[in-house]
Amino acid sequence: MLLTEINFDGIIGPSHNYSGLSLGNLASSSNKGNVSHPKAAALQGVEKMRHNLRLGLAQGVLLPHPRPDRLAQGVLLPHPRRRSSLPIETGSPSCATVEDVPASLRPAAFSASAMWAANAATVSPAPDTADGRCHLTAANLRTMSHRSHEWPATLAQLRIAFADDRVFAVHPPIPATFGDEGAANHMRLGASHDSPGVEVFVYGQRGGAFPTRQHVEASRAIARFHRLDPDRTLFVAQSEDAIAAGAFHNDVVAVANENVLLAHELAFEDRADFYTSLRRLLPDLHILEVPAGAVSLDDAIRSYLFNAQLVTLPGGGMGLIVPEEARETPSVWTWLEEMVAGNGPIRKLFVVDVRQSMANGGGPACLRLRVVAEPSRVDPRFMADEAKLDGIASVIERHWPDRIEPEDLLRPELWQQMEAARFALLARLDLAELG
Ligand code: SUG
Repeated sequence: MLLTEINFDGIIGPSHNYSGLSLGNLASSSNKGNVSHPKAAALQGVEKMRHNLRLGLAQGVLLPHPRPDRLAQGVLLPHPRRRSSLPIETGSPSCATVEDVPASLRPAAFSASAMWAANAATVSPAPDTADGRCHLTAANLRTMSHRSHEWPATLAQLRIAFADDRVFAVHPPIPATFGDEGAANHMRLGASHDSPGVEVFVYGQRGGAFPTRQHVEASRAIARFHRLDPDRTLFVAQSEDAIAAGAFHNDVVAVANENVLLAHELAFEDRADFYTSLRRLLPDLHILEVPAGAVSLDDAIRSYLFNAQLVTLPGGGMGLIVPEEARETPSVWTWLEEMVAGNGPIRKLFVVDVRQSMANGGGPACLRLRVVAEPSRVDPRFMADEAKLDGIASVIERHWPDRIEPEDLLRPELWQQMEAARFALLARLDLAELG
């Protein structure tokens, strides 16, 4: 078995906009009402994938969801006086009007937030599970209303991409009694991708003024569904300070790959206990902790230092793929340069431009879902190579809007452009069945 880590990036959808929908996500709040650039955003995403392919990494894609989500608009956000005219049964574009929903809730039906594929699902690679299959559970994302309607379209894609049930088990989300935000709050450490690892589920208990999105009950349920070994599964509380400072997901303050954990000093509620448990299970572990004295939580969150892709390079050693904002933040860049100059496991830094996504609180790691699998077992329509990325880029160039201002979301012609753009991409990738 040739198990490889494949990064599935969410292609940034044509409705990408800044509506300030995510309380606790400082970038989303501070950019509320700004003009967005969906075409530039999506092309930045494609360039990141191209960059990673050229490093020799395996790359896949996940597709934008139908937006506006006319069905969700009807089901989630009905206007009391218009209930009878809502498109609940059909989802038919012709019978939905944006006036059916209160203006304050309308943007939820347009969000392109499915681009942040790290929130699509939690993934447990085959070597960790009792039945030797790779398990994936779609995230319910129930805490934020604009994300709570992502899971059906996510699940539909996971069921196609990972349909080979000899090697994959795809689970629907756990019931929305408890919040689950997928791989953004999950880390896997181990000697290698293809040997049994330790799975770490990070949850929130308190977040100061901000919501905690990942509930421990949800994490425990997923660990059971994935048939993980309880002796190699850890549940770790995220620190209240980190959430209150804007780390709405753990992947804003920590990242792991194989035997390396890179984390901010203030990421976890009880880090000493966590590190002791991890070291006991993984004697070869490297913990690279960034002291608050070197990089403040504020700088870490502004720069998304930890929302990096930490990858094993085919030629040996690890590389850290960081956003431009990390290079522009002096404390962060100084720490990173000193770190790679040392003799540690991370040998190289790569900088990518994902500014359009960053302005909504999504860095390089948010944009990808890691799945350890044999690439040949994945539906090839979800795998990427340079030629496929060229094709995706040409659809984006041709169909994605150049800019969206807040009031543009009221224009039916823009909705039609968004829908036509997505259909053009589905046709190009031979995935019209996702319609
Ligand atoms: O859920 N932003 C996303 C960003 C998700 C980042 N993902 C990870 N950290 N893995 C969120 O807060 C902003 C949308 C808006 O405001 O319109 C948004 O949903």
